[in-house]
Amino acid sequence: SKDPVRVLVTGAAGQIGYAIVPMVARGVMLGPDQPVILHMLDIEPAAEALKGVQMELLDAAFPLLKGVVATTDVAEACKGVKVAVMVGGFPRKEGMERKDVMSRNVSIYKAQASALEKNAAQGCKVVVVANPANTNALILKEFAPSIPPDNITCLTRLDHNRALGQIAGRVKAQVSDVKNVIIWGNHSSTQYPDVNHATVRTSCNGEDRSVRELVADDPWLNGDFIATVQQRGAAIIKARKLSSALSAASSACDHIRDWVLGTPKGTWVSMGVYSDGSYGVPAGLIYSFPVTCDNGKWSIVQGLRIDDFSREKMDATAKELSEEKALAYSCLN
Ligand code: NAX
Repeated sequence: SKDPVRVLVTGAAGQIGYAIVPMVARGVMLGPDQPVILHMLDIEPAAEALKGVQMELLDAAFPLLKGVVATTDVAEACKGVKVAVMVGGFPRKEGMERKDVMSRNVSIYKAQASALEKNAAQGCKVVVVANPANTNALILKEFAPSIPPDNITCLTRLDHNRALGQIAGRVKAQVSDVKNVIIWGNHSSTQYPDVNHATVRTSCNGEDRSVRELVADDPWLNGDFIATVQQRGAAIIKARKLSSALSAASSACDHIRDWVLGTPKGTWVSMGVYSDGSYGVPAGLIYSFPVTCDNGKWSIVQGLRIDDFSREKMDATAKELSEEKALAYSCLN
């Protein structure tokens, strides 16, 4: 049988942490035949709650779970991990300045970057979930220079999955029959959910048909659809009085699973990755692109046609990310 893989979840005593650890322990992230050892990190005020989660993991008797490390020590948490899911961060609170929130997260991600660099296993794959996710990932990359930039990503798969769900609902298809939507840019309300290349497998003959052709309602696709996906996080908070957790956890599992095990042929997914300048996106930002994965490596899908409408939206979200980057850097001094 396979050797266990060590998976780090930071912020593990929080909402998303509570939803994701059982998924990891059940093989949802790395496959049903891959044993895991869970490393859970949180901060001192949450230490007691973290112990409780550890007790529940024991009580659930997961066959694939070969060990649990629950700690408030960052170095111990990072020791030997092959996958790091960075959920811990400083949330924006009512009345706080953007700069203050950024500054708190910059110091967290700077410290955790060094801990990962010193302690993680070779080839560790990192996904940052905590907001501002793209910029936290960029800071992590900057302060972990020995980790290849390609190994540091942020989560936009939740936005991608939300877009699949909205299209499926609109055309009355199964969500599993919709593919190749794209989330461009920032995991924020400036993200651009793009359906210009998306398709739906039709039930009559199993053929893929374009979403534009099937929906045939450009005002909806260019208006309400985009706004709904962009504002979905706020809609969940309004309904639940808490932010998205199970969907975020599930999407983070999708992100890592597809990265490690590969995307299905003919299908791409959205990941926040280090920009190489593709599609005229400034190099050096962590920006969400369409990617395919093979052999543990992602590559940006090339050659897609970008119309003027898309161009404008892709540039707007890039501009926001450049501003976030500048703000983050100003917090370093
Ligand atoms: P919670 O507040 O429930 O949990 C966060 C946990 O992180 C807490 O237990 C806290 O003690 C811990 N923490 C704080 N600082 C830490 C540090 N320095 N090291 C380790 N742990 C630390 O938030 P939750 O709802 O779980 O959301 C977590 C993060 O995900 C937030 O930043 C949130 O904005 C972000 N989200 C990102 C999404 C995405 O798609 N990228 C979607 C969902 C979510 O909103």
